[in-house]
Amino acid sequence: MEKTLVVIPTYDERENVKNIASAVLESLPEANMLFVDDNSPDGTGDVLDEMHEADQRINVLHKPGKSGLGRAYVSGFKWAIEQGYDYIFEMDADFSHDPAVLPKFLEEIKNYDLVVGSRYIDGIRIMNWPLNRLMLSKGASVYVKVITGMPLFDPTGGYKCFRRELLEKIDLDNITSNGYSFQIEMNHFTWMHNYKIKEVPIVFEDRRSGYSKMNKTIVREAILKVWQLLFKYNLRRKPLIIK
Ligand SMILES: Nc1nc2c(ncn2[C@@H]2O[C@H](COP(=O)(O)OP(=O)(O)OP(=O)(O)O)[C@@H](O)[C@H]2O)c(=O)[nH]1
Ligand SMILES: [Mg+2]
Repeated sequence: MEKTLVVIPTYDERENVKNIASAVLESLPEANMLFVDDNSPDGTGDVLDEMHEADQRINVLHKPGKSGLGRAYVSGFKWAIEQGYDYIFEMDADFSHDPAVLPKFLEEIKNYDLVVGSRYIDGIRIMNWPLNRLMLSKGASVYVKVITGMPLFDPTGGYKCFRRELLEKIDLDNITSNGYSFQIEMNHFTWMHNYKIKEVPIVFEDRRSGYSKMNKTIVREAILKVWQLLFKYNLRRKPLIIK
């Protein structure tokens, strides 16, 4: 029986963690969860510890301080590999990613190395986002595609599922993104090395409570990261032939 882990990074998500855990485990009762908390000032870490006591399917990795979404996922993925999970999900804590879709991802990952939830297949499926946020995200997806050649509709999305073998092939210590460009960097490796990616349509909803951690540094990092990736592969804009 394959083992599934849903990894959720948290920073100041006290109001969301209990509800998201219930929703995830209702959707995928066989799965385990790992929260990676950066010592959230609002005490999210304490709530997570209580949740772990009450339900052993819920695990918590406590990190000393805020070091970005990318670093949180790298720690979470290493833990997942050590613990022998086969399918490893990325997901936000804030209900932007609908837990009801988890089984659909799980079905697809049997035939692919990476399943990416896409907000932009056949139009735009984002609810309640201000126009400037939408333009930033949609603009980023076009920017990434034009510069790198990577044919994904939604290269910055954070709802996805990795096959363990793929994560093992990625040198996680060499993934340099701190913020959201982590998504681009992981997708780029996967595509460049000829792993199979499936994009599935998802509906993305603005967070229900708490505050956004998006900031200018994160945007700047992503703008630069795309060029770094292009140069890293000597301006190559299509996958390498060998796996
Ligand atoms: N551990 C950790 N988690 C983070 C960090 N930054 C963001 N997160 C988490 O990553 C997920 C996505 O962050 P969000 O702030 O929701 O980012 P977003 O979805 O682009 O923005 P909004 O939906 O507008 O809030 C959430 O679960 C956050 O709590 C961080 O530095 N460390
Ligand atoms: Mg969010």
